[in-house]
Amino acid sequence: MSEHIIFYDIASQQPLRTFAPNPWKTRQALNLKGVPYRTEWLEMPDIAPLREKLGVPANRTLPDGTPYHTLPVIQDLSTGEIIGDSFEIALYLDRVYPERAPLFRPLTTGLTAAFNAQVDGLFTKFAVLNDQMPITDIAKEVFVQRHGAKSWDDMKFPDEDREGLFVSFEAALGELAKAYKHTGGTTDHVWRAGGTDKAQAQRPPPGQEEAGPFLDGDAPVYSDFIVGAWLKMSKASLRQEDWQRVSSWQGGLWQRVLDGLEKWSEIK
Ligand SMILES: N[C@@H](CCC(=O)N[C@@H](CS)C(=O)NCC(=O)O)C(=O)O
Repeated sequence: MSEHIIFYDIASQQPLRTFAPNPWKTRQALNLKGVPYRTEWLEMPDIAPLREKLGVPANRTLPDGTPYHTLPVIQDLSTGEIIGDSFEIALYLDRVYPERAPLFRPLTTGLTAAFNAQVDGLFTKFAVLNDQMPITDIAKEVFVQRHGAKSWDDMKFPDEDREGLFVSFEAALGELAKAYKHTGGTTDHVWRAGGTDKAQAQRPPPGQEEAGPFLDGDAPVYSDFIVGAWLKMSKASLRQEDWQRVSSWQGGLWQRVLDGLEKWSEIK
């Protein structure tokens, strides 16, 4: 392969570190495939001009119906193809580079799309907790204008409401954790600290409790990268002590998932 892929991601504050979840899905997918690529970092106001220049239509809409442009985008210089949606990119990579490790196991596209929507919805619900997101001042201004707020600080989620949201976040991640824990079935007692004595007594024997780091088998697939992407976002964007908390939930599963995906997390 003589040419490479250009991968467009959202610039962060310095030092440069990536935090946006959808580009993270693509970065891990590109790393698994091992296709040569380089990253171009864009400020948020530069996303629309780039996509318009490349001829990629907007793929998201604001609540009032106004379309807006997002990343990731990839431009594959060896095929001339340009793709502007993370899920489409993953499908494209399996189609064009079938000889490399698969992102999708056979006939799992629909299931993975449903899982993608579920995981996006789960983490988006708690995104207001991410008040350390390393976005640039220019990006902050975009959000302030979009939400008609007075300032970035004005958009901050009230400290007194954070605790309640963390309780719901833990329960929501407990539901997601069941996908990693096949031997415990889908019963609540496996992941919930509380519950009746009878339910607690059903815990699996010690030694069989550890779940992860991958959803199925010994190698990651795209679904693993979907969860990994949001965990990366959480780690980069939560207060440090809050990330410590999240990474200890469900028996430390989320830190194990991130550790398991480390090999495909290089920023190039
Ligand atoms: N369905 C799109 C969603 C992409 C998306 O929402 N990207 C976010 C970053 S994670 C973005 O570029 N946001 C720009 C903005 O909010 O203006 C995909 O999966 O690629």
